Amino acid sequence: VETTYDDCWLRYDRVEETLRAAYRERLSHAYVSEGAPELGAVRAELRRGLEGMLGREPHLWQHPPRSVDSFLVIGHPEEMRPISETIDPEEAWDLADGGFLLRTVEWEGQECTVLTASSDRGLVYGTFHLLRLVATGEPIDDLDVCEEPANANRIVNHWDNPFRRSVERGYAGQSIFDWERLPDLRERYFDYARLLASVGIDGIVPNNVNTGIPPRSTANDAVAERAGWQLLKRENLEKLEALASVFRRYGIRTYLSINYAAPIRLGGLDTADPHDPEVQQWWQDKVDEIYEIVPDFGGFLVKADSEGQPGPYDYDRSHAEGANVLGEAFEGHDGRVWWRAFVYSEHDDRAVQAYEAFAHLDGEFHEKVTVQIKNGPIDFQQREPVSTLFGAMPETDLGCELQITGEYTGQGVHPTSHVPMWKEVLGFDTHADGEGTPVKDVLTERDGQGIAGVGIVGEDPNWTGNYLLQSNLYGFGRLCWNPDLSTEEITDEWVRQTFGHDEAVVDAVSEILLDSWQACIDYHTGGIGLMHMMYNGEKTLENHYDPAPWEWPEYHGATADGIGVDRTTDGSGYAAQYREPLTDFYDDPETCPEELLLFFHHLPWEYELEDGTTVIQRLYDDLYAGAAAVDELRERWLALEGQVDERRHRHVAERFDEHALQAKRWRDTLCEYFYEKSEIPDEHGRVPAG
Ligand code: GCW
Repeated sequence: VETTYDDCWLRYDRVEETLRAAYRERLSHAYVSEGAPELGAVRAELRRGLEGMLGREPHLWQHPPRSVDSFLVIGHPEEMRPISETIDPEEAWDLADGGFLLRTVEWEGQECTVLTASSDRGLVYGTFHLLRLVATGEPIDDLDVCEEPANANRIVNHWDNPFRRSVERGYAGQSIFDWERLPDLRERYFDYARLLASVGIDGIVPNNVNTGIPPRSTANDAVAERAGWQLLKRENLEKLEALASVFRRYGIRTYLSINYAAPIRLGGLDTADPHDPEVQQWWQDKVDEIYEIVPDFGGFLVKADSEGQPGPYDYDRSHAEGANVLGEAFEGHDGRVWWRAFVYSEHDDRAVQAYEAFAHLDGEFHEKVTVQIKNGPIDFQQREPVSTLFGAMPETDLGCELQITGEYTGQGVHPTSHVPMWKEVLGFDTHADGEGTPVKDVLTERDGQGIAGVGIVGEDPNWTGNYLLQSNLYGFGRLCWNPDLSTEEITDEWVRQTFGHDEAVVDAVSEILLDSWQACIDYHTGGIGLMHMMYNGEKTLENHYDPAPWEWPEYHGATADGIGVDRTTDGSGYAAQYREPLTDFYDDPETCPEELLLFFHHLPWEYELEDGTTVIQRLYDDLYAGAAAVDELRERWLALEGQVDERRHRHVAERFDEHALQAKRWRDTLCEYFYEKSEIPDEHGRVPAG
C-alpha cells in the first residue's frame, strides 16, 4: 500500500475564477503528437494539470480541431499542422536538446498555442512550462517563449544505498528506490520523475557514490549498507532498466555509481589496474552489456580514492588514467563518466587537496570523462569560497557538484534555502579566461558539462523532511536550467505553486526563504568565514548536526592569540590556486571579503574589522543575530496559522520550534568556546564568562 504523499509544487490547485475563462479558451482543446513515450507523459500531465487548475480535462484530439476558435498543439516541427505551417522548422531544430518554442499563432482563422521542440524531452519541458504559467497566474494569450537549458546536463545524484534503503546524508526517511521489489514499479517513481522533469532535470544516479569498500577489507556494516557495487550485476541491470523506463518517459536518463574494484568483485579478475588489458576488456564488455539492457543509459558516476573507496591510486595510476579506461568503454555510446574530484591528498589543509590532485591533469582526460567538482573546497559548508578548480582546468569537461540535501545547513529540519548560495557560486568570477568568466559560463561551454546535485528526497510524505525544503529541489532544477533566474523569481514561483496566491502568504514564505541562508551562516559560523564546527557522531554515516567546535580545531584555527586559518600564499597556499587578481585579493586581509576573512586568515581576536568591531565581538554579534533571525523566521511562519492548511502549517511550525532551539545551542556553544579561547568578554554581556 502506498502511503499518500505530497504533490509539492505540482498541486495544480484551481485557479482563480476571474482567470479561468481565459485559460479555458486557450487550453480546453489540444492536439498532441503521439509516438514517443514522452508524449504519453505530456498528455497525462495536461489532463492532470488542466483538470486541477481549470476544473475540466482538455479534449485531446487526433487532428487539429476545426470546430473551435482556439486550441493547443504539441509536436515536433514538420510532423504536424499547424506547427509546420506557422513555425520555421529550422528555428525549432536548432534548439539545444531540451529547448522548446511556445508561441501563439494564427492558423486558418484559428488561434493556436503552439509548443514545439527539437527533442521529445523538450516537449515535456514545454508542457510543464505552460502549466507553470497557468499555475502562477501569468497571461498566455500572446506567447512568444523560446527556452533552452543553459547546462547540457542537469543531474540528481542520490546517495541512496540500494537494498538497505538507507540514504547517506538523507533526512527524509528511507530511499524511495526499492531494489528488492524492482522490476515492480511504484507510483512514486512516476511522481518523482514528474517533479524532476517539471524543473528540467534530465538525469538521475539512483545509488550512492559510496558503493562499498575494497574487496580485501574486512566486511562490516558499512559495506553491507553501501551495496551499490552489486548494481552492475546483470539481474540488477534488469531492475535498473525498469526504473529507467519510468524516468525515460519524462526525458530523464538513468546513470549508476560504480565501484572501481568491480572487475575484481564482479569479474573475478585479480586486479582493477586501468592499464591491464583484461580490466579494459571487462569494462568494455560491461558497458556494452548495460547498453543492451538500458539503451539510453546515461553513464557512470565514480568516487575513487576517496574516503576508503578503491581507485587508480591502488595501482599507482593517476585519476586521469583511472577515469580514461572507463571513458574509452563509452566510446560509441551516448553516455559518459562523471569522475568526482572530491579526494584527499597528503596536504594538511583539506581545502587545497582537490586542486592538488587534479589541476595538473588538465587536458589528460578522455573526451567521455567529466570531472565533477564539489563546491566548496572543504565540503558543502554553510558558506565557502568557490572551488579553485573551476578556474584551473580549461581543457577538461567540468561538472559542478552541489548539495540539495542539507547536510550542514540544518538537515531535514531547518528550512535553509540553498538557492542564494548556489547563485553566489554560479556567479563567481573565476577569471579563467580573463575578467568575466563566472562559474556558470565555465560550465555551459560544452555538452559534456553541467551540474549535479546531491539528492534530497526520501520516503517521507513530504519528500524532503520539511515542506519548505522542497524549494531546494525546485530551485536546483530551475537554476541548472537557467542560472540567470534570480533567487527572488525562483522563490516566488515556488511559493505560488506550493501555497497559492494569497499575497500575505506569498510574502511571508518568500521572506522566510530569502532570509534563511544568512541566518544559517550566522548561527552556524559567526558570519566571517569559519566553518566545519559540527559534531561528527560516533558513526561516520550520521550526524553533522550538533555544534562541537572542539572536534576539529584545525578547521577554525582558534588559539589563545587568534582565530582563522592562514590559507594565503604564505600559509596553506589555497589562495594561490586562484587566478590573478583573485590571489592578491584573498591574500590581503584588507581586501578579502569579510564573509570569508577567517577562511583565509588567522587573525588576532581583537583585529579590527572595517566598521571598527573586533573579530571576537563580531563573532558574538553574528551568532546572536543568527539565532534572533531564526526566532523572526519562526514568528513569520506562526503568523500564517489559518492561512496555510493545518497539516503543513503544523508540520513546519514543529520544525521551527526545534530550529529556534538548535540555533541557540549553536550560538551558545560557539560563544562559550570562543570566550574560553580568547578570554575576551562580550561587550554586551550576553556571553556568560566562565
Ligand atoms: O560530505 C562528505 C559526506 C559523506 C560523503 C562525502 C562525499 C558520500 O559527509 O557522507 O559521502 O562527503 O561527498 O563523497
